Amino acid sequence: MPKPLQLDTFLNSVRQRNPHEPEFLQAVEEVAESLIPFINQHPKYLEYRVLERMCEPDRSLSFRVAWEDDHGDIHVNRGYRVQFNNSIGPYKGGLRFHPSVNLSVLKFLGFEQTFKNSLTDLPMGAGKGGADFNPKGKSDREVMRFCQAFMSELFHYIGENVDVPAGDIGVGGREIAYLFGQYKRLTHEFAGVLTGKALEYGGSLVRLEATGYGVVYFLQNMLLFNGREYKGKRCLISGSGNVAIYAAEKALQLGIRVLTLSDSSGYVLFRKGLSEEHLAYIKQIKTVQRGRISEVAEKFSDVEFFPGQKPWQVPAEFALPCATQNELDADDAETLIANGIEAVCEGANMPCTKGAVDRFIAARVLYAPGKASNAGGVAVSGLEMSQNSQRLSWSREELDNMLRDIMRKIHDKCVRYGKEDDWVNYLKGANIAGFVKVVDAMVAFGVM
Ligand code: NDP
Ligand code: 2IT
Repeated sequence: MPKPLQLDTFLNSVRQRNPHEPEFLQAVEEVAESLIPFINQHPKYLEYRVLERMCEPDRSLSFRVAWEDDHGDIHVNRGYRVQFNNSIGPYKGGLRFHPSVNLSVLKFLGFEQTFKNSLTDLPMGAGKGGADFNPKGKSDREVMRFCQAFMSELFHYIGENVDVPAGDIGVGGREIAYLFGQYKRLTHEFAGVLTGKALEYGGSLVRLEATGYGVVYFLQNMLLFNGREYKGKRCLISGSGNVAIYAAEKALQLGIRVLTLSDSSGYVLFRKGLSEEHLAYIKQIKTVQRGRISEVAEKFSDVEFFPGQKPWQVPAEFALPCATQNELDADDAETLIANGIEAVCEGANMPCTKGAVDRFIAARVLYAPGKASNAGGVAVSGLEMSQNSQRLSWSREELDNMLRDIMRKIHDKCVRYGKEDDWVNYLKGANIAGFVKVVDAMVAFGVM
């Protein structure tokens, strides 16, 4: 029987094997802190070295993507797919197009996805991919040519029972359509190989809204369980993409006062709270015109733009970071705590640094890690896969009810595994609950 795991020794070995991968190491560290005491109490998990195996992706693929811009100039980007773990279902997870994409970022995202997908209780393994391509400022035709070139290599490695990608930062409905069209052309097959599709070719209702709505459903469950109110309370949201917009929409519907949204240029403050009119305009500028959040402040006199700043210094009861990794650090956490923050639900993946998370937990702020609170998106992707296999489609109401139900069950699992004497550690709960299902399957398969 192997000796009990020691956190430092374990992390040092992961560090040595993965030098120059700070995001991946950060994600592993956060999980290992909760899991190692649990593993040491379960000899079977120790014997089968499940944590060591989970920290090594099944495979990481990288490939050249060459494409031609509108002027006939040729560009070369690097494409990736990290197939992390398929113990409980086909690899499943988004594609990110952003200049910051590299192997470390995709490995952290794939690792987190393993726990997240397990928490949904749907049969989905975990993967993540993308490219260091920047869609900003590109024409539709340039994006189309890039997507076609990207899929011309990726299609070898994916399939409806093998690996099912979806969207993430920089990959929305437009990109999924180009990718799906190219897959269909190359394989002569109309298959549910991507999720986040439009309704005309096999998409699911509610997928567009699912991540943002799910974050707010999780917040609702967390507040209800802990005997707190949400109506009329103030909420900070960062980002103004898919997740942020629909988190804001659901918060507004529930009577929560949304004070901010942001993008990489700065944040906007809604002095009287976000209104339906503001939101309709934001959807228009962000999703149709692909503009900047500052344009909302140009249009409405009760909205102010703060260039180059993040929203975390604005006093509020709730914070939903919905932009990107490490966008909220320890200093931001201290400011939020000093201003009376009650709950933080991550819409983005790993938006809070380790220092920020430690501070929230020490201050007993209700903190939900993204692998639990943003799982609504991939959950509805899982439902899209089911609809595609059965060649049927569920109604908006049915899907929204399934999403609510899944978010409530994820919350309850976090409580079950995270309950301590007088409070719930949602981080520990999510890590252990997500872990158990995957490693039980890995143990059953034997050594591989
Ligand atoms: P979008 O591309 O739709 O929007 C991303 C938003 O985040 C934009 O407002 C963007 O601003 C901002 N942003 C991106 N990178 C940075 C950066 N480096 N610094 C500051 N702001 C930044 O992406 P999504 O809304 O889909 O994704 C947001 C987060 O949610 C990501 O962490 C993603 O992994 C996670 N997520 C997404 C899911 C989904 O279903 N889409 C599911 C679960 C999690 P700008 O336009 O200026 O770049
Ligand atoms: O991070 C995520 O969960 C996503 N980007 C969604 C993945 C998916 O397969 O729907």
